Amino acid sequence: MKDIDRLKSFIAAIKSSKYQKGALVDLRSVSEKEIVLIGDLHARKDNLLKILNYNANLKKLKRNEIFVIILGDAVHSEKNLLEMDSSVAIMEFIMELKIQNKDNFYYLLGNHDYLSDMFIKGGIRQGLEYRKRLRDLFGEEYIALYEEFIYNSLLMLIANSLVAVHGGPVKSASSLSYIQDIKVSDESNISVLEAEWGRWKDVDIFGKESFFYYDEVDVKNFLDKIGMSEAFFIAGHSPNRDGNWHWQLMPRHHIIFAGHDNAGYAVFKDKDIKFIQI
Ligand SMILES: [Mn+2]
Repeated sequence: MKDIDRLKSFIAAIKSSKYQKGALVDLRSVSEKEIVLIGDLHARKDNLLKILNYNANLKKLKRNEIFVIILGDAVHSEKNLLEMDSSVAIMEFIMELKIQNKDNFYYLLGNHDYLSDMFIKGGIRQGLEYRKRLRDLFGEEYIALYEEFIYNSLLMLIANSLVAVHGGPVKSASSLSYIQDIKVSDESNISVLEAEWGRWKDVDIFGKESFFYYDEVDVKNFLDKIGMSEAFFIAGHSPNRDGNWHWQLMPRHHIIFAGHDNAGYAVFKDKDIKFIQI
């Protein structure tokens, strides 16, 4: 498929997804099915393939037997901050997965997913580097369509006893319908910042984002406000640099990460969650 046609089909698939309601994907009506949750991949297409090939996940996805949800930040290599072709490759693969499995595959946005100057790592604005690479490869029309993908994207997943988001609790949210109506494309919206940049209080990121820190009380209050008090709360975004890929921060709050050599994913089924190393 031509790159621009793939992106157009991707957007069409997002817009016609059965379980997407605004910024929310709501699987409460189909929670008997297994839900595979994948944390930040950071351009590790090899890890995504490993997860999909593990336990026949890809076959099950294609047969509509499971849901697969990526919790954002599939792009931007952590090994080489300027190298963008691995980001292009993994997003093209994600687009194919969505096009072929539109009702069972969902991509939530992370803070890396915008083509903007907001994210800076090691002095490099990776969003702008990625935008430049996409423009060089595919032209200006592709950039406009990519922005349309972001405009139509998701912030949060809910299922029976499960809430998942890229960063942290949406402290500013008053209800699920509030979250449904959040403008995901507005990076500086407070709710978007909380969802995508929220960071567990104990994670040291050598930076100055402390206004996005959250703690046990924030998680509890958030789940209470959206009527999901008993839910597991799963996020990515805040890996401790200790060589692990999964951290349990509260009895029901976990962080997962799939962007390192040591990687894994979570499987939610029957109101229980398992963590599987690949
Ligand atoms: Mn992130």
